[in-house]
Amino acid sequence: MMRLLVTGGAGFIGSNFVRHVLAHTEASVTVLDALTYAGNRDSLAGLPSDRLQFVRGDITDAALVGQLVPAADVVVHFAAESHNDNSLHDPRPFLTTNIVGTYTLLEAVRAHDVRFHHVSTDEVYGDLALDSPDRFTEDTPYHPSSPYSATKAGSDLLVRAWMRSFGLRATISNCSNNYGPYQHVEKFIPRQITNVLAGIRPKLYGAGANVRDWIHTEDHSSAVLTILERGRIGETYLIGADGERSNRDVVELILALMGQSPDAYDRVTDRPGHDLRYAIDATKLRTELGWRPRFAGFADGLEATIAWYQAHEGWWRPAKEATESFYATKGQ
Ligand code: NAD
Ligand code: TDX
Repeated sequence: MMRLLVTGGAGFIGSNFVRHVLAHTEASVTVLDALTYAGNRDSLAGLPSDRLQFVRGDITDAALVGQLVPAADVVVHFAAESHNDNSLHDPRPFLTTNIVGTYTLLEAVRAHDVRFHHVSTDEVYGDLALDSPDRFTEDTPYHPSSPYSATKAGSDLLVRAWMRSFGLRATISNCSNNYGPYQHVEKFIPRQITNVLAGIRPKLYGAGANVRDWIHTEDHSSAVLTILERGRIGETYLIGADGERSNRDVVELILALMGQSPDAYDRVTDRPGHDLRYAIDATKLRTELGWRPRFAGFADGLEATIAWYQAHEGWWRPAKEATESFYATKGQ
């Protein structure tokens, strides 16, 4: 039976991944999570306690990491500071967690010869022009724009260096924008859904022409599991589900699905350095590993996500006021 150490398993994508692994495999999981503002113990509620252990701790804590890593067959590394807007306000925690935290894990898996999977983002490649047919591939040069994406790029490069220099058994995945249940209300889609539920108008940065390539988090989970099961050591795989949409389209779709007028949103101050467009070419993952996304339709996935936020106000409400107060200080 495989034993997984999942960092950041109380966050959005990590908690969805833990649910996915427990539902689809026999593996046992230890979650290591610091429970920052972004982590929520309730995101793991209801899961079988005989197969899931939760450890509250920091990935920069080398002693703790050194205790947990030898008991695992594979470390799946989701923990990160993940929000671009926060990284523009205060970059330091991004450097500490994303760079020093990843380094700390790399040294432990190296010392104990444990396999490592590094979860990263398409933002390491920078952005694409709005009107070009180009998409990111595994060969696209790194060109990050924000403190967040620069630290994720740095962490990817550390993993590559540890593979080359020390023979680390590792894989890397770079995924596009996720949506689905348990996503923090600071992020675009849950912010707008919970705004409508709270009687606040959705907030679009600038003209809303920026494009993101949306994937349901369940498809991200199945892709990471596929890489753990069949991925080639040393390889990078891009994960995406051909879900390009402009932000304006997404806001209008949320409003329509929630029975509101499609123009019932506000245009607010744009994000400094705002990346224009991300788009993933996932041919390698599809052809080499046979992976396919399950959530084919964005509108269906969005409708299910809206229903989840409607049914789980107790989960998101505690973070809503502080999140909106922070945005208000930025005119957003
Ligand atoms: P999130 O912010 O929802 O969750 C991050 C989790 O990491 C939280 O539970 C937090 O408590 C934990 N954490 C933060 N610092 C820690 C530390 N020092 N030690 C231990 N735990 C710590 O993030 P997310 O959206 O779930 O993203 C997870 C991963 O996926 C990140 O590595 C991110 O870069 C990557 N990613 C995210 C997206 C996306 O659309 N959200 C897309 C591609 C890749
Ligand atoms: O209120 C908003 N209004 C708005 O127009 C917010 C919060 C965002 N936006 C825009 C900015 C982006 O163009 O929506 C788009 C998505 O914004 P975010 O949810 O902040 O995501 P993004 O910056 O694209 O980064 C996300 O995808 C890649 C994740 O947060 C990262 O962790 C991941 O690496």
